[in-house]
Amino acid sequence: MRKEKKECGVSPEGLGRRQFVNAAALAGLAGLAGCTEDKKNAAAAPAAPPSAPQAGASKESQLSPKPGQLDEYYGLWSGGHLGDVRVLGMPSGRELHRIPCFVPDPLVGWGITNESKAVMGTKPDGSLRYAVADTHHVHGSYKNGNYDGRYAWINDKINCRLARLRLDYMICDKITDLPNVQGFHGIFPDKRDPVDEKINHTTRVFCGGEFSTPLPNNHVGDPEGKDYHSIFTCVDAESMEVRWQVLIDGNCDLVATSYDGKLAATNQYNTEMGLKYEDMMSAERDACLFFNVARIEAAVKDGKFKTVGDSKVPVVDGTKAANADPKTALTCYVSVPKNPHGVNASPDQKYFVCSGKLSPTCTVIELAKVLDWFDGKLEKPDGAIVAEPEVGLGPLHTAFDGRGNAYTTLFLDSQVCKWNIDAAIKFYKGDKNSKYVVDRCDVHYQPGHLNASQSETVAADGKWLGVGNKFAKDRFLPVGPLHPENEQLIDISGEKMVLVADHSIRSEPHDFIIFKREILQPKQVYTLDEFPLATKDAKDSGVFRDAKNPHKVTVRITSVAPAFSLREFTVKKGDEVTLILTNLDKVEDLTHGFAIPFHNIQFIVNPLETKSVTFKVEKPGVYWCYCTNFCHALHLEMRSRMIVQA
Ligand code: K7E
Ligand code: CUA
Ligand code: CA
Repeated sequence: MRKEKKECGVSPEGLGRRQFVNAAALAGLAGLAGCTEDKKNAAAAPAAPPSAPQAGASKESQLSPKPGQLDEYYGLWSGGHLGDVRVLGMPSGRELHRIPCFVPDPLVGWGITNESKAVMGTKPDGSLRYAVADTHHVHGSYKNGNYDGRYAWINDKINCRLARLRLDYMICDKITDLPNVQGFHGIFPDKRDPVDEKINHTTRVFCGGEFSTPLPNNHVGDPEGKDYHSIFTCVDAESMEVRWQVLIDGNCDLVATSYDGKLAATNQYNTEMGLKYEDMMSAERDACLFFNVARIEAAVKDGKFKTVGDSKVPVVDGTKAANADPKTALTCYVSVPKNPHGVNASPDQKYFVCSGKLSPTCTVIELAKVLDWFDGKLEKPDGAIVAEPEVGLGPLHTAFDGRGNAYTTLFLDSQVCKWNIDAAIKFYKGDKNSKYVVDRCDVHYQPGHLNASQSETVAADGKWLGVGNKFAKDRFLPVGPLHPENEQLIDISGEKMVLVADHSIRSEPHDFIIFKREILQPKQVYTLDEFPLATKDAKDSGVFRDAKNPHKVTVRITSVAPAFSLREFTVKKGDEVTLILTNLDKVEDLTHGFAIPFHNIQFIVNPLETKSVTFKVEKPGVYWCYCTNFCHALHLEMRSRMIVQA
């Protein structure tokens, strides 16, 4: 084990790192340098599995993998109030990573570095616009009806922002503000283009506005809210620009899309347009609202839109009155009982399922029939309803196993109900002997979202079902008044559901997706060329004072374990310093940190990554900048001295 290993990384003195450590009589600690045989090709290799896939392994060992074993699935979990996305290995439930988006993250320096601030958005004084977020729904990009591992998106309900995640590096690369929206709740990417046959991947992301306001929202409007409206939004998946919006009757809640790309759907719980909750539940039925994507885009092209306030985004009219003629309608309102929550598209590509919430039913709507209505071949939109099975109290969200079964969370019953879609359709047609409820499983407690492995893709594999429970009560050691939430895992490979695990989790994930690990090929190392600011050679390090702006200073610095290229640098009181750090270590997992005491600076740089920070130095003195990420046996010695002259 001690014999020849390939060197990776060279110390500033020109010694191989292993020799350097040996020379320092620290051979026993050499492993800390992160320099091991299987990492030598890190730059070129995708995430190569060091142990065999779990496919043939027993259920037990998949749930509790042996040391060194990998999971079969990735999970992307919404981080809720923390405004991030969590990456889990599934089915073990091990948390592997958190991807910061809307809210600062002191580990990676999100909200501290200039690059992350540019994504998050700042006020003119350079401070962040928002310190809070509320993420609910995370969904991946599609190709041919399955995830393609390029992107994922997540919403911020509070500040109406949509974030995109690049899944190759597992970072957030863009955040878009939705104009004219409040309470941005549901999102779903389209699964292909509705018109162009060649475009078989995601190009749009649909976003549901839940709250209604005056439009533009710059005056108090009618005291009874008579002129309040909600807006449905389409964002371009590549540019992340807002493409168009639709003014609607009622509100939006969750969002789903059809596999043919033709329809987007949102469930509506407030068709009453009530301002108080009592008013919002006064009607017996609300709706599932369908958007005809191709027609909306044609209307935008033909200039049949308005704009609202300062926003330049085209807004088409999707209200009922303006869309009574099916042949030209942009929208179709199908009635659903009562305050429905959750709309999900089945993996057989045929149905949308809306959960009743205040009705003990799910409503199954057939996609082909909604399209028939748009073609003038179906008289009433409600003719698209093909089943309304009774599943239990408080149905919220539905997942699928790819074998014709649906799984619906029952918030009030604290259960998951497994029911068969075809049997429910038979029952609805009149066969009262058709038993559609297959099984019920108690969960703990009050479940919200659930999702099955690959559920909303053509590759739904019906193996695992995650359930996000809003209440944990007695399932974990008590930790004071704030309880964790309980993410439970159910084995759905058989006829009966089997509850197999509890996982505590911090509030409040809401939604998540689970997909096969082969779909992702995350890169382990950056390349220098990705960063215009990179210092490619340690020799180019230094302190550079702006000729025109004598109080502006750029400090270029590089890192190679266990040293920063500048062991010290000098600036002057009153300077605005932009410090650019490039990590020249190219070894997988060799991350350094950079902290400056009393200057609110702390961030990390991954292999071959460059980041920059800008800050003011006001107080003369000596400040030890140090590496915050354990990288080497001499990690504590990895420092640089910032000298601030009077
Ligand atoms: Cu049901 Cu915001 Cu998805 Cu939560 S919503 S549960
Ligand atoms: Cu570099 Cu610790
Ligand atoms: Ca209602």
